Order: sequence, then structure tokens, then C-alpha cells
Amino acid sequence: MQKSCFLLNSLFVFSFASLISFQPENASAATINLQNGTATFSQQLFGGPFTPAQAVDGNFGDPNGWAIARSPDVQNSFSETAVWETETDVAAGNLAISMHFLHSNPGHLLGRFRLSVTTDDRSTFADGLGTNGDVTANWSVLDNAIVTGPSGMTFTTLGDDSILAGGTVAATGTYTLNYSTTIDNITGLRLEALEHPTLANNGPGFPGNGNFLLTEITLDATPVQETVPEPAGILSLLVAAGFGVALKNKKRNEVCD
Ligand SMILES: [Ca+2]
Ligand SMILES: [Ca+2]
Ligand SMILES: [Ca+2]
Repeated sequence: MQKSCFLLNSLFVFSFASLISFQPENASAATINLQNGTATFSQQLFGGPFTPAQAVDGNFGDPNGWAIARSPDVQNSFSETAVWETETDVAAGNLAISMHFLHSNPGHLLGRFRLSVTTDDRSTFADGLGTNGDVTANWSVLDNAIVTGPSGMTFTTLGDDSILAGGTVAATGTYTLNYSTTIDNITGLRLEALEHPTLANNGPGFPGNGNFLLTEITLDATPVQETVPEPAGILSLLVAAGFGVALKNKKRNEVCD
């Protein structure tokens, strides 16, 4: 009887150790390449074009990126949208999206913007055109952003989950948006540059003409792995259940004393 009790206790300890060892862990972050940059409008003036393709070309030099000024006279800029495909499907989990504004003409940062993702087939959006491109897809707005940016700048989330930047506008800088999403198999990313009455000429950027220069946008994803126990974990559960039955028998029969 002592021997069988030892065996049961050993199995019990083993089963819990197995359960602990198979607890889910977050995978490490991976950089997801973005491709086929497409926009409603890309700036042609002042040495352009400045396209969303240049915002994912890995070139952090200047000037190189996406900008939206429309005229040298009126110098106006309006709400514009850029989209990119993810090179590979992105699993549900944590998304860190960084927008780098590195133009030598200071203050060319975005004032108001919103980020979204889609799981649509890549062939149905992002045709690579810098102007009048296909930005239409089933977009899901990302929310509850944790934002970091240049020292002295503030970030306020508005009712439509767009983000309004403010405070002391930096000469150059990077905004990093951290999101947690349950959306799985993400195929695309959308950036809406949005006007707002508190910005010069309504924005969307901080300069007097509402322009900005998005030098580069990057996506780092950390998938959250599923919490389903692996086979060894399931076996442990069964062993533990068996031990429970044995414990009941022990109490009834006092076989382990
Ligand atoms: Ca670039
Ligand atoms: Ca404007
Ligand atoms: Ca496409």
C-alpha cells in the first residue's frame, strides 16, 4: 500500500509540474515588412513625388517618405489615406507601429491620425498607386493605443479613436503606437492623416500648410500564443483526475495510512 501511495503522489507532482511547464508564453517580437504602399494623394511638388512606398523602403534619409502638400500657392493639405499590405499574415497579439518624421525642415509631424488593420485578400486593396490608389478594404480601427513620442508632446485619443498630437511640437521625432488586438491574420495596415480645427490650416500636419513628411513607418508584432494545453498537459490533467479519484478511495478505505 505504501508503494502505491508513493506512486500516486509522484504522479500528482509530475502532473502539476507538467501543467506549469506548458503554460503559454508570448513569442518574441518580429518586424513585419510592409509593401505596395498606396495613397489617395502623394505630393508631387518640392522635389516629389513623396509616396507611401518611400515610407516603407527602409531609407531613413531625407527627404524620402510620404507627404501631401497640393499646391505651392495655396499650400493646402487635406485629409489623406495611405495603406500598405503586410508581407506576411500577422497573428493576433501586440502591434507596435512606429511613425518616423525626420524631415530637415522642422516640425513636419502629423497632428491627427488614425490606424486600422484589415484581413482582406491582398489582391483587393493596395494597388501601389501614390495618388488615386485603392485604399478601400474592410478596415477595423485600432483602439486603446499606448502612445509614446518626442519629449514635450502630448497625445489625446478622440471619440473616433483618432489621435490628436499636441504640446511642444518637436523638430523631428517618432511616434510609437502600441496596440493589443484579437484580430488574426492581418493582411494590411491603414494610416488616415486627418484634419482637425486646432491645427494650422486644419492640418493634418503641424506646418502652416498642413503638410508632414512620414519618413518611415514600421510594424513590429508579438503574437499571443493559444492557451490550449499541449498533449502532455492534457495527459497530466487526466492523471490528476485519476489521483482525485484515488484520494477519494483513500479517504474511504484508509489504504495509504
Ligand atoms: Ca523612407
Ligand atoms: Ca488642411
Ligand atoms: Ca494589393
